[in-house]
Amino acid sequence: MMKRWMPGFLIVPWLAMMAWPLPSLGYEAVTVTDGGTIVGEVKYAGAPPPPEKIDVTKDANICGAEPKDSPVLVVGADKGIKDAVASLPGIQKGKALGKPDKPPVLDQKSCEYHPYAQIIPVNTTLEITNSDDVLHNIKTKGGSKTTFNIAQPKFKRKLTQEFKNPEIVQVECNVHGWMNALVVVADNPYYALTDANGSFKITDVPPGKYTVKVWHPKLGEQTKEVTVSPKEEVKAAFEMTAK
Ligand SMILES: [Cu+2]
Repeated sequence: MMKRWMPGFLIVPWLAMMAWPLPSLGYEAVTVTDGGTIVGEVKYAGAPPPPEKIDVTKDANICGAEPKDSPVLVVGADKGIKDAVASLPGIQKGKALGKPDKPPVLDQKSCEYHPYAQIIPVNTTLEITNSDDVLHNIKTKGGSKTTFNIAQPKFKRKLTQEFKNPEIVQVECNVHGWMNALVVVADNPYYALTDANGSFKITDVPPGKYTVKVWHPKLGEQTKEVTVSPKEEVKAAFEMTAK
């Protein structure tokens, strides 16, 4: 009797641990009153490649007959790289990870994902909408814990997908091989995407030393150490190039 009873007793705390919400592990929300700002820029080192053109090889009546500009590597006039992902890996505490006012949306329109890149808090449900009169099939690329592969016929205007793992999820369309998007699933609020000039800002950072990480799907990742002082700006400049 004793031997049978013991294993069940041991399972209970294990189940309790599994049910524990992930974001509370390793990140503590506190009031930040004297935070500083990390002002970053991500530039292309050397001569940037010409913008990648995508030939529309399917459903041209919906997708458009003209070649499209790929959103994956966009280098601006001053060599700024758009939609690189900046973060502070290992940050222990800071402002609370807010919830979006309304569900974030990933729309499929003219056989492109809009937005190409977005940041959502972990455990958020993303609305995946189909604005095209055509079949799309969104799926995750390899490398993420989150996996899905969902056909979305034109009559299925909206799907929902929850993201439970803090990670960068790359998605693509099985039907239109050129469709690519990034969903950055954040377990703290200190994430940013670079704008068209390659600039980003991470605000309300508690004073201290941090590693700033920048990641781009084609250019890899880089880190820089910074020291954030109360209510001051610190710069973090990155140069990335194709390997
Ligand atoms: Cu598609």
